[in-house]
Amino acid sequence: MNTAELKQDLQEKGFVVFKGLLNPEEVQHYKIAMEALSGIQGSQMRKAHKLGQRGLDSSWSEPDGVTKHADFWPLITHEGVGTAVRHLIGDNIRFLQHTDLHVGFSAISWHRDNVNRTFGAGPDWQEAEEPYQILRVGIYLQSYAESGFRLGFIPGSHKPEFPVSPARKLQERKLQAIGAMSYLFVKLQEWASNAEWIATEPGDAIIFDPRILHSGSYITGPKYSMFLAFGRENTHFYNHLNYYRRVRPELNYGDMAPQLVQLLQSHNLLPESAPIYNQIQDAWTPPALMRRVVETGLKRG
Ligand SMILES: O=C(O)CCC(=O)C(=O)O
Ligand SMILES: [Fe+2]
Repeated sequence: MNTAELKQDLQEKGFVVFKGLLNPEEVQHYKIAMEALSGIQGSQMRKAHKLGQRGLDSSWSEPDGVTKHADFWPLITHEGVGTAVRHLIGDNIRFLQHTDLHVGFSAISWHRDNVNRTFGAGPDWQEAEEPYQILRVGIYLQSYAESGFRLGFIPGSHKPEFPVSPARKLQERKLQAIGAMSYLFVKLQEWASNAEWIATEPGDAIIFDPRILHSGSYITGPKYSMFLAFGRENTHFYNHLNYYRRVRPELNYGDMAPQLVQLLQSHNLLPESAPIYNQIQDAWTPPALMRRVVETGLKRG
């Protein structure tokens, strides 16, 4: 696909797939790094097939993980990643501190990754003054054959629509209900009839608008994923930054290491400004109960 087609897909559907963005050596390197960090080896990642169990027997995830561990910083400055992101939103990109590392973990439930998760409500959905130019980059290291993993998207669910149509409201409510019931029956997510499911192979990257509704699938074997974010600086970018750093304390985001700040600076990826605030209109926060579960490390939101 050329740049115009990629941009069109991002605009219309809300996501784009880049096959083989990491080469096999890089895939192997990051797999080993994640196994070391998590203490989980591929062979231990087995599925118990217990009703309602999300992820595998052994699963691990670390919000802010790419930022926290220097081993993963080369992903932030990775040429292929940078080129892909620049194709989509232009040259002037900055690193946005919203990252995750997952081993044996699949985010099984329809959700959004942005600040304002109710469709149409809040500043994320207002683009008259400033365009929303944030991208989430998900990089996968396992094959579909070994994991059964696919990432599902509801195409177009990232696109603001005013007024919100009754059909759209109904769809949002349906997916919310299916998402909530993932605790009862993990394969339920796959009933979302208009979803597009992407099976990933080692080194593939999926780049998407964080406002899109997406869900991981039920997995039956090793899964390794690394998530990063980039954007163009404007109010949406600063909201997103403050959201993960300050509005979601249970995710344990921290200040970036001075060496990382330097690295970002030398690659022209350091945001030029960083206004600090901890109130964002209509920001989604997990229900208190879920917050407690997240804090004890069983599930992240
Ligand atoms: O399971 C996955 O790979 C998707 C992860 C995801 O959606 C998230 O971490 O927000
Ligand atoms: Fe997500």
